[in-house]
Amino acid sequence: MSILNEISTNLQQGKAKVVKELVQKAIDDGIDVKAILDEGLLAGMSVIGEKFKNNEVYVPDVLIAARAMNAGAELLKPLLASSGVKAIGKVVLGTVKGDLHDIGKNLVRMMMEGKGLEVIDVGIDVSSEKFINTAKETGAQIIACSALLTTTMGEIKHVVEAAKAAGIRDQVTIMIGGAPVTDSFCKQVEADIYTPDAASAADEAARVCKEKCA
Ligand code: B1M
Repeated sequence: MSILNEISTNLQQGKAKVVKELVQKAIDDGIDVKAILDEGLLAGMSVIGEKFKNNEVYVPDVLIAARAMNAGAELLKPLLASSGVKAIGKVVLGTVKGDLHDIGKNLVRMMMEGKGLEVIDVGIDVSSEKFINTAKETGAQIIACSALLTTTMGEIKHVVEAAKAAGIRDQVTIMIGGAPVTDSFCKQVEADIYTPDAASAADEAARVCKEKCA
């Protein structure tokens, strides 16, 4: 098995220490850092994402795999920066105002990072102003809102309105999700994309960024 396959396989098994050692070995062997990222770490995370979507693995498996990915990615970060490898796009991600649930949001972040996106995680209880200001400051292509409560999902409408008021509605794609959120709610509040799970959110975000940055 090639070292890149080994990285992918061990990442899927959540073996952070082994992944870190293998990534270091791959770097020492002179393997291209982009290949280590794409064919090792991101390939492994993509398998986990698919399995999670199909209910073949569960939340703890994803969290453990993500920890392994982060362990390897930490070693690559400085090398990627110096070799000029750029993220495929930027996403401002947060849980809406009044809502403190962050487990789903964190999964979305991990899956998005696993697709090579830069995620600016603005946390929980995030006001529409904060979403918009952060998107403006960072030039993000996507604002991604998570809402877990029927009492807070209406906040998404405020984010859409605030994007219009700030004159950036045409520039940002607004993605939404969370247990009570549906596709028809997405249309009702004039957001752009609803996805039911973290892996689909990452797939859609990557697709949007590739289209926008093409
Ligand atoms: Co809360 N809570 N909670 N809670 N809590 C729920 C959501 C609830 C359904 C429980 C219930 O009554 N059965 C209920 C909501 C009812 C409703 O509104 N319909 C509820 C309630 C009522 C409350 C409080 C009001 C309770 C109280 O204080 N009386 C309170 C509210 C606090 C607040 O936010 N202001 C509260 C508090 C809490 C805790 C703090 C104790 C804790 C949160 C801890 C944390 O997140 N750090 C908590 C928890 C853990 C839950 C449950 C048990 C689990 C939520 C979770 O993390 N699920 C939940 C019941 C349940 O779901 N079984 C519940 C796992 C997570 C992976 O799923 O976040 O849905 P989820 O994410 C999914 C998808 O939704 C999607 O991807 C993930 C899967 O891949 N997704 C996106 C999420 N965001 C996305 C964004 C996207 C795309 C997909 O694009 C941008």
